[in-house]
Amino acid sequence: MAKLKELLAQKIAEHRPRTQKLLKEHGDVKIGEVTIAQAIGGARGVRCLVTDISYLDPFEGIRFRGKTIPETLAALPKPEGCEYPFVEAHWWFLLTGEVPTYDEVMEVVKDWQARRTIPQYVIDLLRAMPRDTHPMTMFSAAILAMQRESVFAKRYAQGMKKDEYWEPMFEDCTNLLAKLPSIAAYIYRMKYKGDEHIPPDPNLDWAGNFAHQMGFAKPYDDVARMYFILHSDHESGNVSAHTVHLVASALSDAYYALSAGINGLAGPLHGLANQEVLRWIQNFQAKFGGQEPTEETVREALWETLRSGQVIPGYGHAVLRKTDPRFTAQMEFADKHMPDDPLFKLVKLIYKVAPQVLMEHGKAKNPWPNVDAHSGVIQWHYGLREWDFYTVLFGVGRAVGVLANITWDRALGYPIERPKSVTTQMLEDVASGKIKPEDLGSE
Ligand code: CMX
Repeated sequence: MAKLKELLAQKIAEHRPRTQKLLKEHGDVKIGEVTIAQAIGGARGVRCLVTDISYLDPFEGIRFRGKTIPETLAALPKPEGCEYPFVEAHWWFLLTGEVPTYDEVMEVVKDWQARRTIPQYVIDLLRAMPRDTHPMTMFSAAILAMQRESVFAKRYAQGMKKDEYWEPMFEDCTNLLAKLPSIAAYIYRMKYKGDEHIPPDPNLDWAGNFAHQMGFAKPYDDVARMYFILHSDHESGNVSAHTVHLVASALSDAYYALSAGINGLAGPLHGLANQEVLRWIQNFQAKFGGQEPTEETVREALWETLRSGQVIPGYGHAVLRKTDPRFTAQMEFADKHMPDDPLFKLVKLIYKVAPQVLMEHGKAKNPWPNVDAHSGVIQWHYGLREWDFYTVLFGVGRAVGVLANITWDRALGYPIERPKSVTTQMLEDVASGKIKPEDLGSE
């Protein structure tokens, strides 16, 4: 084993300069439709995915079905006395592109209430896991465990026409979505609240019941509605959305696909960044004790993070080139509801300083904050202080968008995904002119 690892380390050391050279000297060389830099660099900017559910403009940010975040929040029906819309209304809107009436939403609310109960074997599974298991691992395992419920898998085994695929997919997505907040709340209370659970309230909407089962008073229900809608969809190319689409493209059902997407969301460069933001802020506070943070101390701490080779969590984006409107929406909420919260003030201070620091650092293409730079601070304010749970909240919200997408994937008969690989040697041969890109072949 030691020998294998030694040999592998040697091979890696030999190979790395080849990849670096290709990127540095020949990144713009085309190999068919894409460049060498795109092939090595995570397919950045390659237009090869289609979705009508949301679109991410680098400078404007996300639009859901053509509407900006403020337009979406203003258009959708809200529960009585609440500031933010029903997530059920957002699901309707993402699926159809139409804004539902209050009565139409209530039909979905009642349908989800009827499908909400978590199977006992999921509870047993969660309880069997060591309590220090990360909540994202628990969440993903719970989703995967329910695969035996898949209507799609059963109907497929019986034989089904391709143009009927979307209907059992829709059923699976609805069954799954209905249960997700209660599963998340179960994990939360089992891990952090003395294993004391709160039964669902049969009269509450999806997000309202989540707040109730988590044990948080108003206006946390509105925080949940806002949070789930903001995190729902960010077009198809991000890791969680793309993973769900990719796995479902093999006709794996919604349970397999969503569980896989949740695993991608758990990465520190993706959804886990929201917990990293809180970790960063708390380390900062610990270091400066009770001192009031200043622009200077924040700047110094940011540089220290960068100098130690780490990224500044919550900043940067693969597509966006301005402040994420999901960050702005949360900022507006915080300005209204918690303007004097010390952590919120610190987030604002970081926002003032970090873009300039990142610009001086000169690496990140986007020095502006993304959704994760803010979300943990609002959760903290309302009492959700176990920051390793924050990505589960992201996952519950993200499920709404990705499940709408795979329902449409099945409706439109999108095929199994299969991009083409080349070898490093082939790239080097194209870069040196030894072979022409067209000689690489297409299959
Ligand atoms: N702090 C320090 N360096 C950063 C940075 C940041 N916040 N963002 C990007 N960079 C660096 C990259 O690490 C990369 O460095 P190398 O050339 O040494 O590898 C360089 O800048 C270029 O990266 P990029 O093209 O600007 O960004 P990518 O598309 O490669 O990555 C993202 C995008 C979000 C992963 C990256 O900006 C990052 O790591 N941000 C911090 C983590 C974070 O907030 N993630 C949450 C994103 C939102 C979400 O999906 O949840």
